[in-house]
Amino acid sequence: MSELIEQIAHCIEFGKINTASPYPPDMRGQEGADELTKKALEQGEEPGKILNEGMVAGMERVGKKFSENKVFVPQMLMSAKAMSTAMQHIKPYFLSGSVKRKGTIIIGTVAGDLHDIGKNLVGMMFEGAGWEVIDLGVDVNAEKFVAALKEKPGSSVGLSALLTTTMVHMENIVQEIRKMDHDTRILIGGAPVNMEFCKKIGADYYSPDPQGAVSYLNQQVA
Ligand code: B12
Repeated sequence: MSELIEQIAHCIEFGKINTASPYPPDMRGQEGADELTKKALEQGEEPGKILNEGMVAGMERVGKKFSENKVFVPQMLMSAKAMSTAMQHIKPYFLSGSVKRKGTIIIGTVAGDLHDIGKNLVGMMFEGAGWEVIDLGVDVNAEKFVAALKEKPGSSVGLSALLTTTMVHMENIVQEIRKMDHDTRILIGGAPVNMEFCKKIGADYYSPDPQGAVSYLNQQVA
């Protein structure tokens, strides 16, 4: 892995946003995820590689430390901020020109859950693959998904959950959507869910990553 990509992973892991950010104190004055990501792109590093081997890898490291009680929520927040700042540079590379839209996908992080980095990546990948994306944000309940579907009938839906305590809300959301339109394609994702859970709650497809979800929906409309 290039040194620059490792530095990006390090900045995300330790929550170093940019040069101006005083956090973490031992990296004061150094470049952060913001500048390093820009630099990596300028040097011709592949955006997908920067994203997966740098940014997502850094996020995984901080998550592991959190589960081992080595860091706490404020550090995770700084990492998340560093990641979303760096993502602004990556985003344009995933957004294609203005090809005809393949369809619409309504996405959101389910009720009670505030994790949006993965969901935002899913949105970005769909947009890049030529889909219109309606992003309902975080903490989205069944009523909001149903209301959005009423406004845009025929859309597919993508649900994200990162907590074992919130993944359970997916079932209710799926049921409410099915009551309104039985044929809506519903995709789920997020660290605690899997294909077995997907089948159990009556959703259509689970993918561990955005790419899998994009290929699935592309095939459905092909
Ligand atoms: C960053 C983070 C936070 C940030 C979130 C900031 C933000 N804006 O998102 C903050 C600090 C706010 C936070 C808070 C909390 N967090 Co947190 N957080 C994380 C952390 C470190 C990273 C998550 C992340 O962004 N990963 C990077 C992205 C790219 O990956 P991803 O989300 O999994 O998404 C990918 C796939 O899953 C998939 N995907 C995701 N959604 C979807 C949807 C569809 C349709 C598809 C197809 C695919 C898909 O595609 C993405 C790209 O590959 C994880 C640990 C981890 N390693 O996951 C803990 C983690 C999720 N958090 C955890 C916990 C416990 C909490 C808190 C309860 C802590 C607390 N005590 O307050 C709160 C809950 C707040 C709430 N109500 O939501 C636990 C959850 C444990 C569990 N099993 O329930 C984890 C696993 C940490 C741990 N190891 O214990 N957290």
